[in-house]
Amino acid sequence: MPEFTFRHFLYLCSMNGQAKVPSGFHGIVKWQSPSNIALVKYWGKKGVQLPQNPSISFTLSQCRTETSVTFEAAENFSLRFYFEGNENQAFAAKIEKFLLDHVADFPWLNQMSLNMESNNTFPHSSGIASSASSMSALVLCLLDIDRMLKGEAEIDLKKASCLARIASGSASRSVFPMMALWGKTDTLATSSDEYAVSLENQMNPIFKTYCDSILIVSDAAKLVSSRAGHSLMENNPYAAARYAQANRNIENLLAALRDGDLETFIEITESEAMQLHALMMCSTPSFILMKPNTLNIISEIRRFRETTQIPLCFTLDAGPNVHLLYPKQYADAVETFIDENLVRYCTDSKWIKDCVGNGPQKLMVMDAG
Ligand code: 2P0
Repeated sequence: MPEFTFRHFLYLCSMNGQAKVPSGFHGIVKWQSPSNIALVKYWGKKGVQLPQNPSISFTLSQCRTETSVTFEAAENFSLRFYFEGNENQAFAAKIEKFLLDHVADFPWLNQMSLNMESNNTFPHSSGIASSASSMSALVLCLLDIDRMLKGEAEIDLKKASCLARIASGSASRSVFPMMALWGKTDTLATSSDEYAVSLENQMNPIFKTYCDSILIVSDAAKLVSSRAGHSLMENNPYAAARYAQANRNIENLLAALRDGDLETFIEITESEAMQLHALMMCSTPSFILMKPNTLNIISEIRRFRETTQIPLCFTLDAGPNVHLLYPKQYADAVETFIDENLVRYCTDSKWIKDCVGNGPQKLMVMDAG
């Protein structure tokens, strides 16, 4: 534990029930946080950003957001937000709403001027959703400021996951390395609807070597947002059957992850991707996010697996791009397959090489208060 200083005492002293930020308190925090790809999908929510069923994801490595927050004690709250060098007022307004809804978690907010800068490591218009990486990076920065004011040594990752969830459901899972599970399941006693938990110690070592090659079928903006897609589950006639199936898939996938059972892993992962898109197709109104080349790639992957016996499988996010999942020992064979057979289905031959990663990383903290 760090030394408990006079500054921490001042902060914790109550002024009309509110913590007082010492004048002159300023500094900068910087975190990078990765995106994640769900294997069992979160699709349908209830209450305040709570999932209708548990989900499991791989934490990625290369697709990350880097966010820095410069902070300074001030009379009032103020916020500026820059994305890739340009001020973005629409995004600043969204973040401001999220923050002002959580003044109880960040009681210093109304005495702080914040300047945020955010950059993605993945290319512009790559069709990769960034809410998981951006929201988890932002929450980690804010909790670091909070930690400094309280004189605490470490950020509480459970709290980080919980706040990231409220900002964007899938962001709750990006806080942990390797794999995470979000949502209550009887199969895992520590699980919760409120936050994700790490699955790192539940994984057979083969899964820690997994690669995710992301084939960019289209980088155009989606016609239906994930937020809208989630809400269409409320009247989906198959919703109850879907949530029951997702729970069974969680139980069986957890067993496969522990046992290194690649056959079950492939069966569940591909079935989950197909179910997600089937749910979209039978929503009212119906919508389709896959493209013809999504299906061409899926057919080629199944043919390749049958011919080579290499345990390559696919999953899909809420979009047309295809994630190829496989153990690293097959990387040469799969990359040759991509170059020779699959890039023809990608927009501008684009694909991203990613793999399972170590979770968020603190890049800088300077507290000059
Ligand atoms: C997932 N997706 O489990 C699922 C599968 C997309 C397909 O979570 O409204 O951006 O911010 O909670 O997390 C995408 O939805 O939605 C998503 P919000 P989010 O990764």
